[in-house]
Amino acid sequence: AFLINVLNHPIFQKGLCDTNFISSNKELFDIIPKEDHELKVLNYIGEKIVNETKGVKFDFDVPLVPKYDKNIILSGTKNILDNDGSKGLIDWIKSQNKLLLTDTTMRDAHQSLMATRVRTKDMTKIARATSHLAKDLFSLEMWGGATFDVAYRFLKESPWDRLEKIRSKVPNVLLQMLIRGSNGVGYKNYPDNVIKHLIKESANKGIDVFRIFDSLNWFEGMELSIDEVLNTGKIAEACICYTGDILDEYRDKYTLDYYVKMAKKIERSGAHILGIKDMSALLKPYAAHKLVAALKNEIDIPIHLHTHDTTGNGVSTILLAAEAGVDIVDTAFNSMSGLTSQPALNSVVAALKNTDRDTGIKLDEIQKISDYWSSVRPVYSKFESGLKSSSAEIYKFEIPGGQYSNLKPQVESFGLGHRFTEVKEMYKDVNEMFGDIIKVTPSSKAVGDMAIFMIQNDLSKENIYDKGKDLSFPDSVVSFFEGMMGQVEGGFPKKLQKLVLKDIRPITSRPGELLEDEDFDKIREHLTEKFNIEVKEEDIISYALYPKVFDEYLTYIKENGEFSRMGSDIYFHGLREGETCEVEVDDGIILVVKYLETSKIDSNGFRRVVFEVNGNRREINIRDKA
Ligand code: 3PY
Ligand code: ZN
Repeated sequence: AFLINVLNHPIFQKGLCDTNFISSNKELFDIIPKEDHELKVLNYIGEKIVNETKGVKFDFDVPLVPKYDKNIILSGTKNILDNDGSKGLIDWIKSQNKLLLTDTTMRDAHQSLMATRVRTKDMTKIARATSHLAKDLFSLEMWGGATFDVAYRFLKESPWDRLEKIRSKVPNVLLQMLIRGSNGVGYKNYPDNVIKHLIKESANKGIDVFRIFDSLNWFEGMELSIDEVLNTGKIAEACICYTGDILDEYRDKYTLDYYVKMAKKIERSGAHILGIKDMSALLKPYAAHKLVAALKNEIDIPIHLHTHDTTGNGVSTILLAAEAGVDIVDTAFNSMSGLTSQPALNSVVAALKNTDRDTGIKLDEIQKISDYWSSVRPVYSKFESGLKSSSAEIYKFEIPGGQYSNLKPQVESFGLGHRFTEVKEMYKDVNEMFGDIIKVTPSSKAVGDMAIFMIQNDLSKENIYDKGKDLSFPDSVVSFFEGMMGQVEGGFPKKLQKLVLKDIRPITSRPGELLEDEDFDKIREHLTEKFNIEVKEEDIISYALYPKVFDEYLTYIKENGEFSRMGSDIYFHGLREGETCEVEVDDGIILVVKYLETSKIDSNGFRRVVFEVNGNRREINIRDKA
């Protein structure tokens, strides 16, 4: 019943054992009793019940995986890439009349609707069915953006594990990720060797399409990523981030000409696809038509449009872009679409039936996937923003989808909930003060942080130069003005830059050139020593990107266990009195857990929680933190 873990020890695995191996590595005697899994599961559920839910739980439906014909020969875009290479895939895209669709359910949709909280288990469960029923999709966006950080930080699961699992269940459709250029999947610029390693390992583990953007549309911030993706043989989709309004002749900073110039530069870089990244849903339908038509005249590479439905105009934007010849568009299965998420996939398919751009996708089949997600969603309702309708005010505020749904809770966490409207107005003012910039992670965070900071400190455009002299500004704002997020179109506003930076000297070169390479060997040593794990390349990357978050994740797993196989209704809501569930704790090892009752609090502040596990009564003591 006990394991002495010799075989997994890194020293053993490297073949470096000598006769002192056992006596000099005391951690080998950190014995792991078989009952450990069980205790950890009971502790997790007991903790949930005593300190969070008090045993109150909604009666969630079990999301059912739809039936599909397992005998069809699976084929799709991934096969084209694997058989014919990147050029073959691009030629294939160009030869299509149909509008190609990406589904973003597993990345941007839940990032924008549910604070990125959808767990791997709910994705892998539907992945195989998706590979069959939605085999005609161009790609599934399922990685990158905020998913990386949130998986470790809040879900205590590995994003790499997610990628591997989905890849193994979806062999035929391209998998796509979002990478913030030199900001990787984080909020700051990383050394070049970290970005290269991230791209290489993501490609190894199954990513086919890399959507690359720079949060200030600074081409230099994307160049290294584009080159590295090209080296891997995968697809480099480089973006122009859309802001402003090309239909408004009074807005003369981000004009049609500006976007065309940038697109040409992207094409010259060797990128395979041009992405139009409309993160804030500002691309109005007729602007989309104008932009896509102009770009189609000027460049030869396929165009992939990403937008959000925040204004309710999303489907119209897609249809007008389709009419102007866009090749691929982002959508999300209907039950995960709309509002701050992407426009509705099934609806776009229906709208284009029997037209020139008919997608060829079968509505009945994708309905089944939408139904699955519809039954997954209630478990996550506590992470939803509460936004009930679309909003045209976003044209004024220019706040990206994910940030818009998150801004209210963020403002509330500062005790400023009652001043939310002012914060939004201030967001607009800050954008003007910053010189009208592209706003998307991480530059949007600098604008949002500054807006909240201004409200907190009663600052305005007028008084900031007096009142701001002795204030230290939020880190993101300092980093922005320092040039650590890259350079802005038209240069930084000098007076504000000086006020924020004080004695710090801003940089004008690429931050990656100044940052020293990360020492991967040192990270390996640290992780081996501290956690006694077999360190993989992906662990080194995760640590390089998020040292604190990754450290805390490993510590949590070590102390509390790994619950990625636990159903999400239990993971988030525990059990209700009398409820029985099955928890898989290891391959094929399943515990049948029934929650019986919780005792009154004892004199030491503990409650006894009573379970039945595989028919045997088990009791654990949990401290009541209330
Ligand atoms: C991200 O960077 O995560 C985004 O989705 C930006 O739109
Ligand atoms: Zn987006």
